[in-house]
Amino acid sequence: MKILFATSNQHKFEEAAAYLAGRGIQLERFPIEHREMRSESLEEIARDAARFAFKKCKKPVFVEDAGLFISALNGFPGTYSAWVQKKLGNAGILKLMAGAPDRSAYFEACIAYHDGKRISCFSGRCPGSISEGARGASGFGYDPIFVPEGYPQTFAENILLKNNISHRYKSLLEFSKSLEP
Ligand code: ITT
Repeated sequence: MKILFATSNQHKFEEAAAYLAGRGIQLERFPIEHREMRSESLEEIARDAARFAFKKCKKPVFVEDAGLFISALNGFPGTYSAWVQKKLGNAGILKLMAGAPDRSAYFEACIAYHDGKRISCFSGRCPGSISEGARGASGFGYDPIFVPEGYPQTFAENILLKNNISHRYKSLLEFSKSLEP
């Protein structure tokens, strides 16, 4: 089985392709630059992006919207994670978090799959905390400052762990189950 993943982010594509290959699903990247709608809801953004992607490629296609939600910052950067990563980077987030006693945070991903008739959504969440400093060289985005709950290392220090417990893994698991005959 072959499916299109519409994304501008090569890292997201590679993580999804590696996971789905193990379940017999081949991914093809549909490179798309889409000005995201503004919303506090990952699902609303993902549904809108899936509609846009389907109009462009006219084949079954999925998109994924993801973000990092930090408790001490009232859920920021949340649905603005891509923009904040570009403007402030991890150093900027660590600065905002200086002295914060509550460092809890979670990653969330929402997949929206347009099968030609309807859009279905699959979410995954990974709880954890923000480290005191950036650590590790693997992964992308906020991986060097995110420590998943129950483990000592950041995602960027342990990418194998990331791929087995992440928000992306969990949303892909639900998505791939829905594709089973
Ligand atoms: P799309 O074209 O697929 O939308 P994007 O990079 O803009 O690509 P998002 O809107 O989902 O994707 O942006 C979420 C941002 O959150 C992303 O750019 C990263 O900075 C960060 N992010 C998402 N998933 C992440 C992960 O698994 N590890 C680290 N950072 C992540």
